[in-house]
Amino acid sequence: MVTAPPPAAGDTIVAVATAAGRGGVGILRLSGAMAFAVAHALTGAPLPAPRQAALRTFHDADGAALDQGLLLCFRAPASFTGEDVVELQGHGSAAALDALLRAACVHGARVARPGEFSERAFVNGKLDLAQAEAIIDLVDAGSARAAKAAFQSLEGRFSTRITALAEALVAARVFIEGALDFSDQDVDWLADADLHARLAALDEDLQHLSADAQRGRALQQGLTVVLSGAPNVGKSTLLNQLAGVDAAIVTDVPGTTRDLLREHLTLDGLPVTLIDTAGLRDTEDAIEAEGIRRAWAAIEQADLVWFLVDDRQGMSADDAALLTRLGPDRPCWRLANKVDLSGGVVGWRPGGDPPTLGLAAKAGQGVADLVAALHRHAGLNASDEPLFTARTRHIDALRRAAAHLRLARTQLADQAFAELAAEELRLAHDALGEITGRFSQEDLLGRIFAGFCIGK
Ligand SMILES: Nc1nc2c(ncn2[C@@H]2O[C@H](COP(=O)(O)OP(=O)(O)OP(=O)(O)O)[C@@H](O)[C@H]2O)c(=O)[nH]1
Ligand SMILES: [Mg+2]
Repeated sequence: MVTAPPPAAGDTIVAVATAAGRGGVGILRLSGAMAFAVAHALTGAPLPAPRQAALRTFHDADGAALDQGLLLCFRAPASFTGEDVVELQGHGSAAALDALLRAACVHGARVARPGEFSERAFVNGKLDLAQAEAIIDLVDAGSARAAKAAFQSLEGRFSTRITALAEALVAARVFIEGALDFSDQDVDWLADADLHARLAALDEDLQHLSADAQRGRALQQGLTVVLSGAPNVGKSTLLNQLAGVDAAIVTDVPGTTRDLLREHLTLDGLPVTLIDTAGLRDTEDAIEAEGIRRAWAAIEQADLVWFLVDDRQGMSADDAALLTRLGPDRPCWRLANKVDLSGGVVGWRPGGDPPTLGLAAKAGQGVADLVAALHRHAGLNASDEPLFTARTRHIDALRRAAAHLRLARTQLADQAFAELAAEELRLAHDALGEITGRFSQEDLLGRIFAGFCIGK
């Protein structure tokens, strides 16, 4: 048994770590210099040895018995936050947990901000930033696959690759700076083929990591797919088919859908936000025109557009004009719908540009091909082992690192620019450092941790 230490100065935080509402178990978590003292005050009994559970009665601010449960203590630095941490595991009563929280505050703790436990773990070097973000990805995971990928990130799989690349960049920079120091000697170190090969290999590694990170982001954040096309081609029918419910109104009247309708789906483990839109056509109707304006706005934000046509008519001149308006950079598939009426085949049609799939949305024919293709589009093949999860800010940092590395390689071709090349390598290294949090500004940290839940 450890006796509670006298209250120490310092900021001790407390939060209910379990989800709001009723539950079998509810956990109150404390972290900070006074965590043990507050736990002692809440239980009125000696604390158990660190990492050993003990049954205790929990008291409210007036000292009245409130609940009973397990008490667990973790002594700094061997804890999640690196500080003294206590967990009180009582019953999952929102009222009892709230009273316990208030009692903890009376005894000297303060209510934690969202993500503050993880932020402290980061500040105390228990996790890097990418690992801390993986915690929230794990909490938010919409599928077992996304959860496994987030766990890989939490275990440091992404961070290890970032760190290895960052170290290689430093080594290359040190080599170049060293070569510049000895540039009066006969040997031209900067022309060393090995250096150029090393930088080329680093560039390639960075590309692979970027591709993996993009897959990780798709798994975690999912894809936004917009259903588009002329009126009455079956957009809402396809949305309902994929959602498995009658979310959108379907009629045979062209112009049925006006507003955007968003459905958040998990299609074989892939999170997808599917947006149904108003059929695109010229119209005098002010409401429909506003719907069409919104449809185009949604298309501009889409990761992928599914452009539906009625297979009986094939591509009309209007369809062709709409596809042109989509632009060449927006990934788009043509879905030739109602093959049950046209007599067309279900499945991918060879040589289509854009890629073309025959389907009958109403009966669900071809929908499995569509979902499988979506997985391929996101780079997620069913047989792949789980990757790590990644976020847009990581991909952005990787892109900047790659741009600096490429500039460094170009500049290195001319010895006069070698110093600039070294500087570009430093910038590439710093961009990678933003991912793990080695070079992050306060405001970025604030924004990242604010996205966490309270008690995490
Ligand atoms: N036979 C057949 N009918 C279909 C199929 N898909 C949709 N339809 C019918 O086509 C009509 C229009 O379907 P919707 O899903 O409302 O079409 P939409 O593209 O959303 O139309 P708007 O909202 O007006 O732009 C309805 O009567 C559907 O039942 C299909 O695969 N086969
Ligand atoms: Mg519709």
